[in-house]
Amino acid sequence: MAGSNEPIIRRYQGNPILTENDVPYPVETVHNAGVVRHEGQYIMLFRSHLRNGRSIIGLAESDDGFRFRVRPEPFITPAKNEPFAAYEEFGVEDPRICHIDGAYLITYSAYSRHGVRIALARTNDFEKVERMALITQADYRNAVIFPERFGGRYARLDRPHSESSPWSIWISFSPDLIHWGDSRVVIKPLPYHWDEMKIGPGATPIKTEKGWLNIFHGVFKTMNGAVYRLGAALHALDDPSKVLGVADEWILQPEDRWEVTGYVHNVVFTCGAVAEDDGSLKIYWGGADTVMCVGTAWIDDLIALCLNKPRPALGA
Ligand code: BMA
Repeated sequence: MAGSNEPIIRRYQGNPILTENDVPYPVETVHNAGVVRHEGQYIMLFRSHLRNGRSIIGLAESDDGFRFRVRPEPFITPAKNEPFAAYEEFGVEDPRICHIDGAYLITYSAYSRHGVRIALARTNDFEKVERMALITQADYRNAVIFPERFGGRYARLDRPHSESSPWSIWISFSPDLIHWGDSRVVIKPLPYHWDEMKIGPGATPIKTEKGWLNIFHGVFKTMNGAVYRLGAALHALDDPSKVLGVADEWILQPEDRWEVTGYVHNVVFTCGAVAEDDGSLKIYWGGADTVMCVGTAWIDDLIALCLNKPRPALGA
């Protein structure tokens, strides 16, 4: 457990761990990466803006989860074939990776003149990747698939846009990964709280003894623009639509220079975290939509924060 004066997430001294300078093809940023362990390696799928403002997804590998080497070619670029091409023409963003059924599922935001949708792709080895389906209509963002089934069904957290309610975290279920439904809202922003403007799922949920740990992002609007922070919630192991607790406090906020200023100021945004055998969690986040950073936390500390100091899941 962390001491009472220690931060819940300890930033890695070598941050930022990946920047545009590490990428062997022209990009403007490196951020919002999904990360998993695969055959003893850490695989990172990261988003980069191009000079035209549209995004592509690159791949980096590491032996220790801190020092990454970027592959010479991007991993996912906007599709050339239908039905995907029409919905990816403005770019592919914010990949999340889920290990299930012996394969890796990748969910990412597909942008086009028709809005933003979630696309699903699959890989076995991070060499070849195959697109499976577009799994939402417009306007959805931030879909993370649970790495287990519940009563035979797949489950995902996602974030539909809404004109009439602050943007919230929802859950949906699917028999086949393609058709999703049985949707309900599970966590809402809390008025006059650090996440009051909007929230969305972040890292692929992490299985713990006490529940599924959900590291999400929450946004607060200030006179100087929005501030993106990270929060934590715990969902029931047998039914992730049941929220056991949402931590009242944020677990990370922009503080380092490269989190406070960059392409978009005051942003820490996660798409991935990796649980280690010693009970720690490596949490990866984009700083100011410009660089990648990592920090570690004790999973037990995060659980305690969700259970001992909860705030209402569905708002006041
Ligand atoms: C969100 C998404 C993220 C981004 C964040 C801050 O709406 O676009 O990809 O990191 O804004 O700009």
